[in-house]
Amino acid sequence: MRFIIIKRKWLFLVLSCLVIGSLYYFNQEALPTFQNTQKSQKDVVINMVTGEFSSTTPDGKKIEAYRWDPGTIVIPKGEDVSLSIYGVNGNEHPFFIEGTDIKGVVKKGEETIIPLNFKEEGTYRLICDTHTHHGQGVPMIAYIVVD
Ligand SMILES: [Cu+2]
Repeated sequence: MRFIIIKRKWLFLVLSCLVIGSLYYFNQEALPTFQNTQKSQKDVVINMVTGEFSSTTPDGKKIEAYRWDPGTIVIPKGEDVSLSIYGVNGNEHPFFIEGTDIKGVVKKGEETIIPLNFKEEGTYRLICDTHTHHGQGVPMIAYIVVD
């Protein structure tokens, strides 16, 4: 009986430590990667790569999808940001950003740097012209959220 009481005390102590420790851990302030309050954003670079998912269905059919990775990025409105895209999978990805006159090509083994500065909030689609049409599988689209 006495042994059980001691065990309960220890259990209480351990649980208390866990609760206090987790309160401390989750109360720490999160620091953003970049803030809208800063005047110069010229150093802000967002890195992206071209990737590929591929698999084989049970009946032996090979399926694949090219993608921009990460598939969604968030950038501040009215600030200069460089989007760096490195070509890993796929030989060439000719792209454009919907609603803008921005276009270019990402090639395998090369880095393409796109200077961005959006005046309007919203979600803009980065579309690969090659891998978005019918018959080319899943559309290769990334979403640029301007906030
Ligand atoms: Cu593509």
